[in-house]
Amino acid sequence: MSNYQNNLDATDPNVVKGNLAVNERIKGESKHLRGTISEDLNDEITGGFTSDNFQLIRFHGMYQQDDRDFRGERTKQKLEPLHNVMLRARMPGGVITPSQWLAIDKFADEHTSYGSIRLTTRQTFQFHGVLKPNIKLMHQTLNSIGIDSIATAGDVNRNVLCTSNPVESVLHQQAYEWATKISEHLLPKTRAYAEVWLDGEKVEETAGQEVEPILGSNYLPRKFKTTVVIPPDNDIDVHANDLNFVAISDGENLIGFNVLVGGGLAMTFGDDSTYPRRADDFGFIELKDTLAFAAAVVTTQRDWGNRVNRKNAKTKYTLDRVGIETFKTEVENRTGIKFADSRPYEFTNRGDKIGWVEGIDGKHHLTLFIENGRLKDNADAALKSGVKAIAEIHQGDFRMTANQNLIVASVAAEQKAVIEKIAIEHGLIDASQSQQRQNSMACVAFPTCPLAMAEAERFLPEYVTQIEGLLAKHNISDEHIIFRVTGCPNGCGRAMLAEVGLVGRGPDKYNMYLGGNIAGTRVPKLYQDNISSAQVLTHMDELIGLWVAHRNDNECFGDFVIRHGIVAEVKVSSRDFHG
Ligand code: SRM
Ligand code: SF4
Repeated sequence: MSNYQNNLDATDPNVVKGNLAVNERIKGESKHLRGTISEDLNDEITGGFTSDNFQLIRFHGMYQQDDRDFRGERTKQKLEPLHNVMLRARMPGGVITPSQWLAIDKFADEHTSYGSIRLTTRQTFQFHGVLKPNIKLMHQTLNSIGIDSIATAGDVNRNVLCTSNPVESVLHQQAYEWATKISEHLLPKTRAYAEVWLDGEKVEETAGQEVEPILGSNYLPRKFKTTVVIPPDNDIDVHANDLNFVAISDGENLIGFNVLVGGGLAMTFGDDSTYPRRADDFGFIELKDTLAFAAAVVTTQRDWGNRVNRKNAKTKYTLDRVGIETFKTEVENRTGIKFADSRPYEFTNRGDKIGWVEGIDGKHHLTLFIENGRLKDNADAALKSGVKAIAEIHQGDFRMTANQNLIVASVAAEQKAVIEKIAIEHGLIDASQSQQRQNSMACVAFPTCPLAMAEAERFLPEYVTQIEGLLAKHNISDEHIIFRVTGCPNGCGRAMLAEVGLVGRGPDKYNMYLGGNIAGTRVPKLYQDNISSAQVLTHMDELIGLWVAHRNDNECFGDFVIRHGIVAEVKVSSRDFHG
């Protein structure tokens, strides 16, 4: 394998020339992600992190935030925003043990201002509202139970996803092991995390003792996302990710992967050079070559990704700029191995199988639907206490899903009844929940997300009730439409792979996109621009009526709106999404 470093080679025609984005300076001067974070941590004058450190803490899995509901009031009182951090843990495949769960539950109660645990669309959990004096304690608590938050944000490879349903446990176990190996292989090698948060021994950085053989000294041009997926379940939504390993088995064991590159969902309103994009299939690789290919895709993106304009920096834009074949050939050159023809596979669904399933090992797995992934106790239900009560007696593990749900995995037959009883008592199992609710999802948005333009998580539960009303009106209460809302066009709730996706534009204003499919293999298209949530419902009423009247047998809503000519199909994003 060639020894490619983070070169920005001026003679390479595939490197974008121009003034580098400011983040490049920040990363380059950060002494391998240390910056002056430790000094900031001891600065009691402000609750926040200053200048470059504001960006650098992201590489350690944290974002600086404040509660937007109270921002105006504090400004009036001439107070700085009440700065705190959100932490996102690194949990490849979303696996967490009951004892780890009990520790994070306790930390959320004692040291977060929202008292909640938030399951994310990338199979992990977030704490919201941790004040500066508790940040070190947080990392040390996590470290004591074998959890870290390295590289869950920033311009690096993020938490590696893995199909979470453990029904097919042999294959799942193998896929999960690869997700863990890939995560470790692509992690930053800097000791900065241990030094800053765990009081680890200081490495004399200037002595050049540290190198980042894969990520390079300036790390990646932009965030990078990887999955391992087991067809026919596309529960981790491959097309939202830069790099996907699609598991190919001989019927029993994993034998290799088809490699899909270049997915991603974010866009910027008014900038047609940005768009959500499906990943392209590069071909089949053998299992033994997995890490080499992972590194080759990452280093190609590292060297060719746009470091001038961050809006066009992700792998999806690199592919469209240099050409899919050029990128693929470069990956082959870097590994010294050619892709074989892709092996056949099919995705048929994305949703989690809510309820009990029996695995092939005779163990039982209970998938709990957690609306918007928010675990918190409130007047209606004590969801967080319920999971804690299960963790106190559970002998298997938990798996967080990429649909913001939680699987109580590997339950012995004799424990089923008691776990189910706890889940029912705490509202974690609710037989009245519709398919529609279970197939609806929103990103966090207000009050913690600084980028939110419209409500998402807080607005969804009541809104789904209204959509349920429309399905009932048209006599199809048992059916569902994959419905997702994101508070801005960054797409964290993956609305850009939904049958109906709402994307926030401003207070109670959304763009309405139609035409994703059940398998998650199609990007939807703009149907209505900048309309209110009430107007969305009027359109939904009409569209559901048309669907019921004119659909073919078993035709899903997303397929129908395209066949019926309501929106055009997005085949190639760079051409069709805005066109
Ligand atoms: Fe995201 C930024 C929340 C999955 C695309 N995302 C953010 C931030 C950190 C806002 C910020 O930059 O300050 C949000 C914090 C909100 C909060 O208060 O918690 C945020 N993203 C989330 C989560 C928690 C949404 C959720 O409801 O679960 C998800 C955490 C995932 C994780 O555990 O790592 C989350 N974000 C996604 C996804 C979906 C996915 O990966 O499957 C996407 C779209 C896929 C993609 O990357 O194309 C996504 N988030 C973004 C972007 C746009 C990136 C881009 O390509 O331009 C941003 C903004 C940015 O990076 O500049 C962003
Ligand atoms: Fe925030 Fe936008 Fe992501 Fe929602 S989609 S969490 S509003 S960045």
